[in-house]
Amino acid sequence: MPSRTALITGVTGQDGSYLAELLLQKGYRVFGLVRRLSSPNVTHLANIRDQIEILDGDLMDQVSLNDAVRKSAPDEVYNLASQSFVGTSFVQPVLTGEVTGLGVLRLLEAVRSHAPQARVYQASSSEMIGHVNQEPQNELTPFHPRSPYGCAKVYAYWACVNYREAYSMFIANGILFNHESPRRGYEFVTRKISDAVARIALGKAKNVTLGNLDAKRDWGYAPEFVELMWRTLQHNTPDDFVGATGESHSVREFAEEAFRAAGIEDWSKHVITDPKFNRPAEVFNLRGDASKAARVLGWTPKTRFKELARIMVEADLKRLRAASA
Ligand code: NDP
Ligand code: GDR
Repeated sequence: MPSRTALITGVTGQDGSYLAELLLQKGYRVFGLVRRLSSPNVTHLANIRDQIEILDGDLMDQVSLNDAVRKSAPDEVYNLASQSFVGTSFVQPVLTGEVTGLGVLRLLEAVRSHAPQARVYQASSSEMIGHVNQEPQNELTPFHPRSPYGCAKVYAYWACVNYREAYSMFIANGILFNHESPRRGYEFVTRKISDAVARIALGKAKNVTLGNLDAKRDWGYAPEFVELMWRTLQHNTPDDFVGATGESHSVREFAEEAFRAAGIEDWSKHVITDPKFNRPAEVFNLRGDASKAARVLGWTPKTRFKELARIMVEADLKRLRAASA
């Protein structure tokens, strides 16, 4: 098969960097859209920086998106860029709507004008489902977002469905549940915990301060979820797929498991709660049903909850030991 070209937005993030690695392994020519920052932010791309082609652009800016799509002439577009932190979306709701919602429409317009045959993947989210009324949740579960982030993702989801129906474009949504890794941002709860556990184990910190310990999430391993993104665009028709492990655990359980992975049994001595980390509206419980992705795309996640906590804690221990060596 001749080499294909992919454009990844959000290539500097957790998922974007893993996806770029996967596509390079598969022989793709990979373009990555990167926004201008005063200090470069390409840590996750260190190993592949010479193999991908960076294009300047921002989901806020239509001209740059038009140019990026025109220059890359992609067969596949993966839209992973967003203001992705739910907590920040309560503080910066308008920016979140602009980037995470309207930014997707801008990208769809760029593709419609400059590469209408390209297949488009949109990083939709279980946060669209939000306040659940069905257990487990699948592609047909109604949306009830609980944050400006969730609302923006719902807008983007429907924009994708609308462009698929209106213009017969190949546009697919991945409704992905939480997926984590050693590349997760430090503000997300799993990474906040794994980083703190490693610091505590190495005597660099005593405690970690968290919000709602009862919130439950379906946490998977990010490198496996980017494989689902790729499979979604290889399917013969554009369709929407849930990506999830089918297991749900509380923040408390994640903390317990992470401390255990570092050999600390009494986790509760090191965890403080502070309501300042609570959200104005919370998503209490998510558990996904990814049976459609298994049936249609042959995708099933392998890494389970305990293993995920161990991977993250060991990576943070290794990083902190190397930094102080
Ligand atoms: P990250 O926060 O790690 O990465 C977000 C990316 O978006 C970064 O590359 C960031 O660039 C980029 N970005 C932010 N604002 C803009 C902008 N205005 N223009 C262009 N690029 C921008 O997110 P993840 O990798 O975890 O998630 C990838 C996508 O999947 C996101 O859309 C997220 O909302 C969604 N999602 C994630 C899930 C998860 O559990 N990880 C689950 C479901 C959906 P910079 O480095 O410059 O900040
Ligand atoms: P989430 O991830 O909001 O699910 O969005 P996050 O890790 O931020 O929160 C998960 C749950 O943990 C609770 N929590 C805390 N969260 C943070 N960040 N910090 C804390 O100290 C803390 N204490 C308790 C939260 O209240 C919440 O219930 C992620 C993002 O990747 C989104 O972009 C993506 O769409 C969804 O996952 C699926």
